[in-house]
Amino acid sequence: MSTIEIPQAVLDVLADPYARVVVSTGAGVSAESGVPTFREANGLWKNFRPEEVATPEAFARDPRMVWEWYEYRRGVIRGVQPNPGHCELARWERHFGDFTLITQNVDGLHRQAGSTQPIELHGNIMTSRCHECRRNVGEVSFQGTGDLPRCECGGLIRPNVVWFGEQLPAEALEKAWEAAQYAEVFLSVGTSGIVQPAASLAHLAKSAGAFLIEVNPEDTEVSYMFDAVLRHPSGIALPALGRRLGIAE
Ligand code: BJW
Ligand code: ZN
Repeated sequence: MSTIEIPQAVLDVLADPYARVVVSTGAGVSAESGVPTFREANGLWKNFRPEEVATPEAFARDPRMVWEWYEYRRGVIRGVQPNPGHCELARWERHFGDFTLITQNVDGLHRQAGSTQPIELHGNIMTSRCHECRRNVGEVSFQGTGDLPRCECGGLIRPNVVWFGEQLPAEALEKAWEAAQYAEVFLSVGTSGIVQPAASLAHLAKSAGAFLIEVNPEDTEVSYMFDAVLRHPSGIALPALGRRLGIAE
């Protein structure tokens, strides 16, 4: 169990279990589980950037290639477990009276760790829906041979995630917006903070007066806006913070 230095201001703002706390996570929170991030060296798949594969244009051009990427990633996710960072956030939900967990991740690891209502802004990779009529079709997959899976409406089936240029699920975005606006403490964990509109949540919270904390082993393009930073992997920083706050089972 390693100890890390935690700024006193961070301990102070989180000392009150009735504080309105919002945690917004990105790919980095799952990195220690073995899920590659998107924009780091280990995150590229066949040298494609996410902006080249996670788009409706890529799916229209080459649906088999896009499905191949998702099936590869589904396989990775099936083989991993939540890490101590996910588990700590599940404890925080039980500890804080007003706690909201927002995630850009599609891997479902927050739920697997015990968080009961993470707001999943970018969908869930394990399920699928129709690209045309949006009907949810459960766990349909495509193994790379034969016909592409199709809906009864004739449209192509696709993973149930949000691609660039697509709208986020309205209800999820609304809930996230509302929570950010009323947050007293807002933690941004394991995200590069460049993908909109998720990235705007931290700005919104800040302009509404929240104390902003970044948990990330690396500097990000938005680090300047945070009131405090924990420059450590979230699987270490979050449990260490929880221990200092006396949050335990
Ligand atoms: C660790 C760690 C450890 C490592 N511990 N940390 C305004 C301005 C400019 C552009 C736009 C704008 N508004 C909208 C856009 C366009 C676009 C956008 O944002 N583009 C940017 C690239 C600029 N946004 C959209 O199109 C969104 N839709 C939308 O806005 O609709 C309305 C609209 C439509 C059309 C026009 C205008 C408006 C949709 C965005 C969907 C993003 N989808 C993806 C794929 C999801 C499905 C899938 O998984 O396949 O979401 S892309 C990818 O990026 C994925 C992620 O959720 C997302 C964010 O990535 P994340 O999580 O930050 O990961 P990384 O890899 O970037 O960073 C990891 C971090 O972890 C690093 O900092 C590491 O240091 C750190 N780390 N180990 C803690 N152990
Ligand atoms: Zn359909």
